[in-house]
Amino acid sequence: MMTDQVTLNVAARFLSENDKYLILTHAHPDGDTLGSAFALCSALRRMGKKANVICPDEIPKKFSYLTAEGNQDFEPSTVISVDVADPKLLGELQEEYGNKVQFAIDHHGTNVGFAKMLYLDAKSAAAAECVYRVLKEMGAEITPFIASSLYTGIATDTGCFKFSNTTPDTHIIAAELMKAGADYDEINRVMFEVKSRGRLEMERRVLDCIEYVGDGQCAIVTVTQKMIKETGCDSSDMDGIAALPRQIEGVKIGITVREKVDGRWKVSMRTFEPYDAAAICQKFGGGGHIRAAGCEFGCSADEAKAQLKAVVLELLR
Ligand SMILES: [Mn+2]
Repeated sequence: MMTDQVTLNVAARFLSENDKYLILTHAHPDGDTLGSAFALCSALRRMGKKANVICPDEIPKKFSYLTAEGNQDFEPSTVISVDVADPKLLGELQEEYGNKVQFAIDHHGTNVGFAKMLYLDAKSAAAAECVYRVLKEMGAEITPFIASSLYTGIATDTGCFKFSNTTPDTHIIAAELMKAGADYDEINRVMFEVKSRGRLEMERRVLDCIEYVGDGQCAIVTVTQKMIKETGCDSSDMDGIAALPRQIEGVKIGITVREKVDGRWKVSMRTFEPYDAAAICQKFGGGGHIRAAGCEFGCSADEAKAQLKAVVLELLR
């Protein structure tokens, strides 16, 4: 399906003219897809529309405040997605909705164009920034709930305004959300300070298994299902584990190889200049952003790591 990339104005008009929205998030939901979805849902309801959010996986406990407004009972007729770059990322929802998305709001330059209509701003650090612009264009009131939801998306996708995707506009929008009543201190505490005991134990084990490649310019860690089971970590406990390798001095390419429940290996890569994580992951059929990308392997972890190491060594040379 060819996608029609639209302006803010057209995006706002589409949302004003339609009704009975089903808002899809991506699988393994993060703060951005959830914050964007629940903010948009709340704003549409305040315009007198019917709207629900549907998430392919269970929503991690720490995001439960985003679900405070509950579900409405209606038959959806307009399917939209937020922060979803590829229908594959819809997980369990792909089969039913993958080719039915009428409108997508996204900030991934790698968006494959699966929706009929797309509002995309690849310079935005978070999809929540795009949703904020659409809501302003619609003249929607930014309530404290909407502000907190959007702030959650922006804070989490920027690692609390620390990642290089953070722009002056990111801060301007965050400031507007603070003015509108976002509960920023509590959100940042829950997202960035609080760790479960399982998470701390996971960090200890991950640090135990670091492998260095190319004179320490690349660090690789491996997370197995056994480690996840033994530490009792859930998916939100695992958030940011992929950022651990690049905290090491001298590391330019940080790689986390994680076993999925189906036995496949999911690779998360974080890089510093001049290395392009998306370009590396594309060699293995994956993709993402220039500083953060991913791919998957169906072989053994050792084989996957051997292939990754070969490509990384070539680049570091
Ligand atoms: Mn995002």
